[in-house]
Amino acid sequence: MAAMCMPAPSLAQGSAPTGAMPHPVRAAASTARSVTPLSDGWRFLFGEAPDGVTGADFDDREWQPVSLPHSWNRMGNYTAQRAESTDVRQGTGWYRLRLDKPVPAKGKRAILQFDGVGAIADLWVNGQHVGQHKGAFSRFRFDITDFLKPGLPNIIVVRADNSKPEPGSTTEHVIPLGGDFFIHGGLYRGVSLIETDAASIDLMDHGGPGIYVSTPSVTAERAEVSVLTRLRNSGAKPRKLAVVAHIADADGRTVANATVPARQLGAGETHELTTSLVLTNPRLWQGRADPYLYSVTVELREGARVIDSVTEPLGVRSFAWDADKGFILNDKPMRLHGASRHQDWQGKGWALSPEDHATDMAIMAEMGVNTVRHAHYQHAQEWSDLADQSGMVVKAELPFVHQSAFDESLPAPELVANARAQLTELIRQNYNHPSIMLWSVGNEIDIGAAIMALMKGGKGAPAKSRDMLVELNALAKREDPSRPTLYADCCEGIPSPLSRPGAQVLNDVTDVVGLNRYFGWYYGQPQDLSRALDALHARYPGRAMTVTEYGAGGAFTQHTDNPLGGPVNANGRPHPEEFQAWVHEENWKALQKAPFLSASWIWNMFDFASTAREEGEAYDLNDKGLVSHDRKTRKDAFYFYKAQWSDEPVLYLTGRRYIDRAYPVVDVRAYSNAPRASLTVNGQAIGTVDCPDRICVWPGVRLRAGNNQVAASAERDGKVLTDSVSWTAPDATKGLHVRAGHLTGLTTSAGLRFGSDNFFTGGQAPELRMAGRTRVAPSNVTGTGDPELYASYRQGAFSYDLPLPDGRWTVTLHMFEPEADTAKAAARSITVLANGKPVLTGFNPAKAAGGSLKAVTRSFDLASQGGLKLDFNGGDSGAVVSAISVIPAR
Ligand code: GCB
Repeated sequence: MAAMCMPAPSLAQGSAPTGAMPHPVRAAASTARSVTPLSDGWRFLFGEAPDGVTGADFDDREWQPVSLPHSWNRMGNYTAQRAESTDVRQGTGWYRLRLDKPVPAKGKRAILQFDGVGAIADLWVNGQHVGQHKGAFSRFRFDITDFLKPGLPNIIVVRADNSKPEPGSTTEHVIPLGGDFFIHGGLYRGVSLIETDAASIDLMDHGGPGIYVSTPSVTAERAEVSVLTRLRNSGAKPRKLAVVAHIADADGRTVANATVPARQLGAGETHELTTSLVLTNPRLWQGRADPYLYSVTVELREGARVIDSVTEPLGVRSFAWDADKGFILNDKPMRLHGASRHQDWQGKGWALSPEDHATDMAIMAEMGVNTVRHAHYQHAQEWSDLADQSGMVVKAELPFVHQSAFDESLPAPELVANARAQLTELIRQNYNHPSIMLWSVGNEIDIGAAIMALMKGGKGAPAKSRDMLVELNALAKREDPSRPTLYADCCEGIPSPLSRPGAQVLNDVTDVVGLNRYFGWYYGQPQDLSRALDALHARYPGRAMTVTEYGAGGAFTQHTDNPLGGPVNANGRPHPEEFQAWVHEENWKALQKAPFLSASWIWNMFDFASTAREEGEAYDLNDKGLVSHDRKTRKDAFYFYKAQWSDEPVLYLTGRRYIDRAYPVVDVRAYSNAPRASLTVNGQAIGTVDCPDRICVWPGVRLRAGNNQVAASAERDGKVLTDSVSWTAPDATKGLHVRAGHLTGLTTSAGLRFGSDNFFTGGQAPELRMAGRTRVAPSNVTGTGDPELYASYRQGAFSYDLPLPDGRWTVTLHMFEPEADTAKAAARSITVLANGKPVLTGFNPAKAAGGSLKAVTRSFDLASQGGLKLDFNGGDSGAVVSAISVIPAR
């Protein structure tokens, strides 16, 4: 650390002999600190403060008994509407605890540690206000020694406040002011009581551990380890203290140590000192290949007694984020590929157990990620410990998201101060995690203002948060010069009004450029991503580049037969699972074409709670996760990446949740890291195909009416892999029904089941008409009992190749005129050929139906042989069809 907020060191530097030696802790008697988790016995009430609530005599027996971790919020479910279990209350929650532990002995201190409280915490002990902390994600501590009384019990009262940030609210100046996630209220990470000697390794250093370990130089032969220790003497007497630092290997053997001889630490003083140690032939922290961890222990000694000690992890590694070569770990290039993680779980909110964290890490490791983005805030210490132990490279993040003010004004000084405080906490508390290799200081700042400005006809985001970001960036670099900074940008160069000239651009502020890019979802085509990356790489030479977000919504209850069949409603429905997988397949291909890229992070590993969303088939959830909010369902896209990244053999048939199929002919697909795979349907061999890009496709596989067993097999590294699914198919001899221009199917009032758009080439599927924020509107088309069937259409010059058995069929085309303009409507002239022969010529839907937006059908009988091909043409205005229905001719 370069600049310190503490007085200059008054203790001398230590020197470090190396080699295995006895553990120094064993040599000395220890009266080191004790840590008692305060998990049980809390009483909870949500709402306004009852009279006398903070007082020791207040009667809380009627309150709800709770254990920590605890949050009153719960949300997100897959029922497409608010569930009874949902709780999105924002406001104040009160917690009371009787502390029956005696106050510490004379000369000792009692410190309460909170691991995370959403979002503002106030603490009272025995009726006296001790202090306040603002920020929902960082650890904080209060020294409560002087508030305790000798008689029992001592009463602890905490108010947690997650009021909605808005002008005049308590959270008005607490970041984040906005964001696509919900700030859960409560003591959601746990509380503990720490008792220490009055002279200790500093516990009051922005929630940090008090020792800060860095590796200024690392080679295979030698690593320099620097340990900064902060000391505090809260007592009334000066103390004569020595510091011993040692490094232990993973088996607990001491491999280096250093002693700083005893010096005086005056009453009420804080000091800091740096100890240097050397490791010869260190075993390096090598990411997932070998996440080897040493530990560093610093002991504070008074004479022969150890009066305090702190142990922190040490991963010996060097890293660089290079503009052209990408990310480099221990002098070797390593392409980082991973996902963001939000911390909420269905049914638990943010109140997670250590097992929940372990489950999340195991799921990410199973998919084969080697990097994790902590979206969009400081994550729990146990999570970051898991990242260290699993070898993940982590981008840690300040929750400065989306908004710097509620209007066009500059960020308020109080907000800047809060962001600075949260950034200092983030860095000090997480400094020792070897997994963390980037500090992210902002995400899409003022995108909200940009959208507002556009809605008001303005140009883009006003350039108003640059100074704040510059200041935060400088602070991060002062706190930790060893790690680069990053800002995640939403907009520069995207095909959207958000990137209009005049919009705020912040990509030149931090060391590393982070790009949140949603090609194929919010805009453009997924494959356009590579061109966009090339352009920005050229615009920012010398700056390492990462894709901090990409992705698509995926409802595992919605399915499509063809992801090209129609547009999605990005902020609403539909979001078929197969469409999400397709966006990922294409985005991943595009990302691989950018050799300069250091890292990419999928948005998001898990579906996450956001009251701003009703998506796919979900309520209060952003469904871009590859795994469901309850962690029970791994979506198709999960296995796409597992096949790309995991060393485990993978063979996975996609579309397995699309059981009740709309069509009797299916393009069967599998993700596999085997070179080729074979397929059988109902025991009959279909064929063996190669799996380029780890995708195996068997086109046009015919299913029988009713149940089908579809089984794939492959071989990798001498291991036989199998996977199978059960699908139900309709009877091919009864015909088929295609809903044109739509990603999902529909059953009409007459009970005819139309599948999603399929079997087409050419044409376009126009954007769906939207009512309000989220839903596809019923069509405005009249003259039909099924207006939804006319809410989408295919337009232009296009063909349908319908895989019908040979026979005679009645084909019905559902059409309408979408143009309200009468001249344009009159100009339309549609021709349809069936197997090369005209069945409709010069057809004008408006004329036939008596106006625009009126349903019209045309039917004809014909014979199919080797399928049925329909060619649609409509000159300059194009042909239009909403649905095609084929039934056996009478
Ligand atoms: C973003 C934001 C993230 C959102 C995501 C989305 O760019 O950074 O917070 O959740 O897009 O899903 O739209």
